[in-house]
Amino acid sequence: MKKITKKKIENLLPVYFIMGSNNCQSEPTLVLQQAIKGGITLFQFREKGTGALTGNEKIKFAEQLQNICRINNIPFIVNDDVDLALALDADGIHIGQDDESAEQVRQKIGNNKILGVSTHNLEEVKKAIAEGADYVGIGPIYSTTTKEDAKTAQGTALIQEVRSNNIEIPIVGIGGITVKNASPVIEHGGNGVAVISEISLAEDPGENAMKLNKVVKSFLK
Ligand code: TZP
Ligand code: MG
Repeated sequence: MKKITKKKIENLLPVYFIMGSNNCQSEPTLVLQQAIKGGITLFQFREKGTGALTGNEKIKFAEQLQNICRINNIPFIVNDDVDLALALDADGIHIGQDDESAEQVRQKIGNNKILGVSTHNLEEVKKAIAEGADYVGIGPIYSTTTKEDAKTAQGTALIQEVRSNNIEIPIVGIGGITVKNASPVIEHGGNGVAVISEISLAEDPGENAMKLNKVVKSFLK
């Protein structure tokens, strides 16, 4: 099976919503449903950090969210946990620099699942591409309190560096992105924005998803 096309990946990245149970103040299944109605284009299940579910509870919760995504044709990506991604037959997996190598993960998942890799410098971007990543996450763009061990914010510098090196890998910016500060990520070469709290903690998750969709699409070429 051939890898998923770059165009298809680009079309999934505009509003990439990431969430786990500890990112929500209200019922996570409702938050996800509202986010989908508002216009998210991709979802990542990221169950980690303080109070995160484990074992069977984590699996059951993942299945609930995956079902919501399935019904609504939103691809479901699993953060970190390759075994869970395979067990659920998720649409893809997202890994960081401290996880198994992209090369190993690509071997395990085959070509018809999406592989995303978090990167923080040009070398990591090049390595991720060489090892089979479909897209890279770049961040933190702005400072964030959502990720306990987040590095310092770097703005859009790396996105610009990647594009000025004529590297065409699909890019999603992450970290502290809101409706108000999303546009530079796209103006400087990103294909989308990945957000947690701007949607998960919003008074109206659907409204923020809609606003993000609108602003990102207005800046995409
Ligand atoms: N990786 C880099 S920053 C971040 C992750 C998972 C957290 C993003 O959360 P928020 O609430 O959108 O800043
Ligand atoms: Mg990770």
